[in-house]
Amino acid sequence: MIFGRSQRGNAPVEPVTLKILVAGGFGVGKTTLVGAVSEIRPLRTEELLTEAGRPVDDTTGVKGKHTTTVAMDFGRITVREDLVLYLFGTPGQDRFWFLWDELSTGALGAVVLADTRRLEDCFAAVDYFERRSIPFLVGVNCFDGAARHPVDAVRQALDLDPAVPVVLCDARQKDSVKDVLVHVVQHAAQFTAPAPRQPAAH
Ligand SMILES: Nc1nc2c(ncn2[C@@H]2O[C@H](COP(=O)(O)OP(=O)(O)O)[C@@H](O)[C@H]2O)c(=O)[nH]1
Ligand SMILES: [Mg+2]
Repeated sequence: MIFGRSQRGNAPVEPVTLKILVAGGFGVGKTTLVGAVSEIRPLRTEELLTEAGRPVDDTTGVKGKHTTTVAMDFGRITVREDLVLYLFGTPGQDRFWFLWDELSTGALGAVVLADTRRLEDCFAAVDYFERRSIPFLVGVNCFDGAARHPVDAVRQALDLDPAVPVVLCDARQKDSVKDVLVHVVQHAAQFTAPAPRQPAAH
């Protein structure tokens, strides 16, 4: 074995595959984000918003949204020849919380997508990943017409740990989403779970 010698061209590279979760409130752009970067036709489980779901699925400020993801979005992106990410969009509604634990098993990290017009919608997702010590960052989806909150204002409003990255993005743009995902991988690589708060032994 010669250290530093590239294997490229000799043997096919077996890519590392990592699982990333995409979470956030209803209508924040999770399905759009997964669809923007996925190399495979994103697997979606959407159902038309029904009359029955209307009181529960708050579409205020989510113009033109007629479908809702009932299970999850699934996609794949090759970041480098040796790094493949599998994306799992979590269901945005509170009534599907039971699916999150299943989805989060083995996840490297997560993107919490935020809409600055409805920042409070991502509180639950932030809380979920903090409690389980799953590395995450906040992606601020810059919808047209939305006030551009400075990154620091979003950080403060969400009461984020200083180590949690906040990045601006456009969920419709492949390069923007790819950039967010690379940030998640980098953040997860440096992540050390905050020490559990325990009383001193003496
Ligand atoms: N203008 C704008 N619209 C967006 C953006 N991201 C998502 N949308 C739209 O917002 C709506 C909700 O997005 P969707 O991905 O279904 O949200 P989800 O419920 O989080 O999966 C859709 O009609 C999208 O086309 C964005 O960055 N800018
Ligand atoms: Mg969706």
